[in-house]
Amino acid sequence: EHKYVPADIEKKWQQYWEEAGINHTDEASDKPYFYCLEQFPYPSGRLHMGHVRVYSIGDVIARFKRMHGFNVLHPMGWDAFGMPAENAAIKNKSHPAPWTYDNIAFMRNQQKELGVSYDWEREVTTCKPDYYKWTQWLFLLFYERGLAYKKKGAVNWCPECATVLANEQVENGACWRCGTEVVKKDLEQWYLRITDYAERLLNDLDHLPGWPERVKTMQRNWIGKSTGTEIIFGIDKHDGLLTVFTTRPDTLYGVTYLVLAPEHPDLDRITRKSPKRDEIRAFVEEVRKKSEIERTSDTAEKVGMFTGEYAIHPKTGDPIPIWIANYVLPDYGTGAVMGVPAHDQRDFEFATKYNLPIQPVVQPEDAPLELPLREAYTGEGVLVNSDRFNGLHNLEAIDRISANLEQEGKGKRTVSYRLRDWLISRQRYWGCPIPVVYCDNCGTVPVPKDQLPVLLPEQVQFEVAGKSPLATNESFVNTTCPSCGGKATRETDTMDTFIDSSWYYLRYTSAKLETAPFDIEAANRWLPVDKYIGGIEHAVLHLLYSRFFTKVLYDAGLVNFEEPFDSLLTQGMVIKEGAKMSKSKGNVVSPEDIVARYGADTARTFILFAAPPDRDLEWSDQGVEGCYRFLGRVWRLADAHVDLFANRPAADHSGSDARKLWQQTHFAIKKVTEDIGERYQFNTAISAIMELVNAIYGYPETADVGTKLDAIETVLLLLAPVAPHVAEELWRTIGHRDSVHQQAWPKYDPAALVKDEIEYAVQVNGKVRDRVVISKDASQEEIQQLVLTLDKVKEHFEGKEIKKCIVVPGKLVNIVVG
Ligand code: ANZ
Ligand code: ZN
Repeated sequence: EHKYVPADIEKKWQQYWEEAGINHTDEASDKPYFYCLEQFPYPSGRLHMGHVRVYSIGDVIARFKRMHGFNVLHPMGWDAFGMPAENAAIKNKSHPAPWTYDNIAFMRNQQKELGVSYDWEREVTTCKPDYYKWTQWLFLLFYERGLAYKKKGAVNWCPECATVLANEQVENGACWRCGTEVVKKDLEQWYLRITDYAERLLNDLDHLPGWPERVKTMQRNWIGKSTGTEIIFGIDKHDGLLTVFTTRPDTLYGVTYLVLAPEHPDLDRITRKSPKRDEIRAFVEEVRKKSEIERTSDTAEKVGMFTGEYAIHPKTGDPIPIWIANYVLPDYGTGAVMGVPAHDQRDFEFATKYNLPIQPVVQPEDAPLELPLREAYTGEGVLVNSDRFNGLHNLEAIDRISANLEQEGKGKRTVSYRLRDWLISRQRYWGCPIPVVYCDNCGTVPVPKDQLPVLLPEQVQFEVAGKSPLATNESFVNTTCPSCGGKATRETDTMDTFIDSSWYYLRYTSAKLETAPFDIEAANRWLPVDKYIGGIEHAVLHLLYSRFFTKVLYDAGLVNFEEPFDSLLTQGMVIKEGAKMSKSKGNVVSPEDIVARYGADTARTFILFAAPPDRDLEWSDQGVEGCYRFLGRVWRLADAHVDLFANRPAADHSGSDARKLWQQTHFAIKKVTEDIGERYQFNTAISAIMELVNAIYGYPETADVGTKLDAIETVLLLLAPVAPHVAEELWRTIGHRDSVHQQAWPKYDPAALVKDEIEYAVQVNGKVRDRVVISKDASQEEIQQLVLTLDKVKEHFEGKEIKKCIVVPGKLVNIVVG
């Protein structure tokens, strides 16, 4: 007997697929191209269920597309630089490289055991010199284009990770990796000028219909475009000017004070002669220690201090006191705000606390404001107390006042973005060295491209206070200047690992190329990625950075597309007992165990069946058992019919049972095709296959055998992307010699989907009393006669007069009784 023992078949077919090159991508094929990509993992040790979920989703799509005649690119690789390797090395007094490569070997093997159809010849590993050489090359491209620069400033520092972080890596004031509260530190660091691309990154989101709305909204908010006006104030008794950014120039006549961020560059100059100078300095130091969150949350106490100096109102010439306050941020707008307490709630609270005047200038049209105000009035209205602008609607006044200021050279309309440049320096070892040297004569000198890669030195000391690990290797640090040949030192910071992952999807198209980061033609052929599958946690990190990289490459003429990912699927979490699987919660189910016990096909089927891909998936041991039993049912079905397949009769579905199974088969084909190919709802696709299997089991012995065999064969084809090993084994069992994965996807016959019968709801006086299935060819009279014989209907009209019997074709019958 041929029993279903997953271990007996899975290895066998994995080996066969590899040897037969079934997953191999043919670069010169004339089939249409399809690029199916799952976010590559960090080699943390072993796969978790979240990985299994992403790979199962990607593999269903890849296999489905191959069966549809596409030339599919489905690669895998390793986001292999990063801190866990370094921390493990510190802990074990070893080196990050062996830890990383051991993990890769283990996880690659796990992926193979899941039967995921990757083209392993295109594997990329970001920590290998043949990859990071090109990461450095791209850094230099950015540098040449004025998009990489070094600047000193207050940066986010994670004390736990002992490195700086990009703004995107600070979540609610804490480090994205370890959750430690982030502090500010003054350092000179490298940045990428992503703000130059803010407008395009924002606008092009409108042309990504294949992205979830949620992700696009997160990116829009992150970019944070705000249209407003810069207004210039003079400073009393001082040279120079102060510029504020406001979205409400209509409230200009309601300004009663100005507030600067404590970090404002002009503060020192303005207060040079102030008797309060020491006090101001102490205040500034105090505020600077606080995180951005603490400073700006609605509930945070607004604290400020009067500088003793005055600005001059650009329209009225009135003196306006200049304050500093914690709620004004240094790096938004101009770092200076005009205070309008009557119409801005933050300003209102501030003015109330410090007894500053509150002057209303926008009056609601229906009811005048009650004075004194109890809160800021932020609605629309008509201007008052605003000189020649009185009586204008405030929305119109925004334009008129801005235009007037522009005319007088006292302001201009501008746009502000929340997005900041991307800080990419990291004071860590296990990353890509920044290819720059510093020379006493020449200053900052990029390493010439033909001298790449700048190899990561093997010997360094970790955890030397105040030093990047690379700075502890003198033979690395001390070098000669590529420009003048004199003495020079190397940059000792490494790059943010998000740079490595900002271009890996390009490298897959020509993973072994030795002369360029990627082959331009190959990249243009394959990209944009047709389906990208990954986690929502990267919505404003990896996904924003990759879009930025692609746009820069486009501008450099290296690719002919401006967006890397056409369509994005963000998978939900795998949870157990209502919580994300995690070691600390002790609710982890390990993929190894599930694969060992039930096989890869069951693991895949369950994870695809248990929930739609974008929803959280609740782990269920019974659910896994159920999927295992289902595959067993399919197995026995095929196995029991081997002899019949050997002498396969042609199908004849003229009999009623055969006709019904034929219809069910084609209905399943249609449903599975659309659920996988259009809706990406693998769970309902699998239930359609299950229903078909049930129908086959219920098919009478006496009915047409050919129709039954067709149905069984169809099950195997439909199941192939989901449970590739079982489908392959059974496909051979029923007599085929070639791989199920190289078959054409079945097509449904529209004739089979025409309904023969229609269900009618039967109402008595508008209330549904019964339902009945009637041939679609039945006449009105036949329908009327039939419904009057139904018991559940009869009891509602017996003894009464039937006034009317209305038939709504295809839908319902209503019997009106009196
Ligand atoms: C005067 C005013 C009157 C304002 C009013 C609002 C309402 P968004 O929409 O987020 O761009 N602002 C400007 N720069 C700031 C900074 N560096 N830190 C804190 N607040 C800042 O917000 C723009 C508004 O936020 C600006 O418009 C400014 O306050 C404030 F009835 O100016 B407004
Ligand atoms: Zn030099």
